[in-house]
Amino acid sequence: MIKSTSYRPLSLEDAIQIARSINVFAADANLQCEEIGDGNLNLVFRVYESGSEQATSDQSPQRIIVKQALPYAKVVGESWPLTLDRARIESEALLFQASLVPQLVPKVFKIDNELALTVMEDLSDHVIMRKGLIEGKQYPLFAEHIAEFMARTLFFSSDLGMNQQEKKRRVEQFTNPELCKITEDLIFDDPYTDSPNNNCDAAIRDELTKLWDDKVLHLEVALLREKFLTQTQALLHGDLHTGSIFITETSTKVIDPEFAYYGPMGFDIGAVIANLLLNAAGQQYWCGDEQTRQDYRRYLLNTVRDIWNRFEAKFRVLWDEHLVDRLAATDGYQDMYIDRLLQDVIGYAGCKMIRRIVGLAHVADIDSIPDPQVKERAQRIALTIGKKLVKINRRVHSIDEVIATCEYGFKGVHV
Ligand code: SR1
Ligand code: MG
Repeated sequence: MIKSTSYRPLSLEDAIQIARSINVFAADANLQCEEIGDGNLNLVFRVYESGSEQATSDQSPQRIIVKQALPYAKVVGESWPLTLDRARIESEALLFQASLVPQLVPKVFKIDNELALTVMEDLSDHVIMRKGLIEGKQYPLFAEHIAEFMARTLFFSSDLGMNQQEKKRRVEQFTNPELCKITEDLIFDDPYTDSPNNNCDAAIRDELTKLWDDKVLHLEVALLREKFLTQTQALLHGDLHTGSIFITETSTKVIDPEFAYYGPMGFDIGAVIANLLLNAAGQQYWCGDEQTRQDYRRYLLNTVRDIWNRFEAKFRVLWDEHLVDRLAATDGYQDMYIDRLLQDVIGYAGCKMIRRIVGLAHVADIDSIPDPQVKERAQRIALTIGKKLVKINRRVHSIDEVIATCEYGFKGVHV
C-alpha cells in the first residue's frame, strides 16, 4: 500500500506540466487543459494541443488524460475519506489487462503513486457506452470485445490459468479493502435495510420497504455477499458498468478499474449484464414508440445472451489450451465450474440492478428520465427483474432461461 507524503490535488497548470513530462507533445506545444471528471470519485484532466480538439486519434496522440484520485469520494464530499492507494490498484490493473487484451484498454503513459495519478490515452473519439445506449445506438462488436476482455483477464488471473503461488501474491497486491467496503455496503447491505445511504424516489418507497422485509431475497444476497467477501477466484475489474466502457461501432475500451480486487468472476460479468438490463428498463422512456422499444430491448437481450455465450466459449477454449491445474482437468469439472459461474453472474446482475434503483448511486439510463410516471414504471421494471434474478440464481442452468425471465419482466408480467 502506498502512503503518499507529497500528494496534492492537481491544478490545471499542474496537469499540463505532468503532460509535458511524457514524450507525447512537442517541447514547444501550446497545451490547454480542462477538468472533465463526471464520475463519483476522481479528478480527470484532458490536456490537448491547441487546435487538436477536433482531431481523431492516431499513432502519436495530441490529447492525453491525467486521472487523479481524490482523498475522498467526490460524489459525497470530504466527509467520506477514501484511500489514494486505489490509484495504484487502478494503474496496476490497467497494466495487467494491457498484457492480455491491449486493444481493449487505454494505453498508459505514466504512473505516479505519490500523486495518485495515471496518465493515459485520451478516448474522446469514443463515447461512454451508457450515453450511447441511452441514445439508442447499437454496437455490433461489443459482445465479442467484452467477452474477450472478461474471458482472458478472469481466466489468466485465476488458479486455472496462472501459477498458484504467484496468484496468492497477486491477491495481496490487489487487496483493496476500502473500495470493496463501498461495494459491500452499497450493493450487498444498504438496499436491504433502512440505511441513510439509500436514495429512493418517494414514488417507489413501497418497493424499498418490501426489499427490507423480503427474507427469501436476503438469504440469496447473503450468499452472494459471502462469495464477494471470501472468494479470491480471479482479478476483477470490480466496477464493470457501461460508464466504465468507452465505445464506437468498431472499438471497445474498458476504463476505471479502481475497484479491482480478487473476487468472484461472476461479479464482473453480472455487472455488464445488469447495466444492459437497466438500460432496457430505461427504454420505457428513451424509445418513443412501442415497436422501437421492443426492437431495442430485443437487441439488448440478444447482446446479453451473446456476451454469455461468447464468454463461455472463449473461457472453455482457454481452459482446454492453458489449464495449469492437473485436477481441474477431471471430466465434468469444467461443466460444473461454468454452471456455477452462470449462477453467480445472474445473482450479481440482480443485486446490481436493485442497488442502482434504491441505493446511493443510480444510473442515468433511468435517473434522467424527465417524466416521473415513466421513470417510476422503469424503476419498477428494473426492480422486478433484479429481484427475480437474485431469487432464481442458484436454479439457473442456461442463459436462455434468464432471457425468458427478463422478457416477461419487460412485458410487465409478474416474473
Ligand atoms: C461512492 S462510489 C459509488 C459508486 O460509484 C462507483 O462507480 C461504484 O459503482 C460505486 O459503488
Ligand atoms: Mg468508476
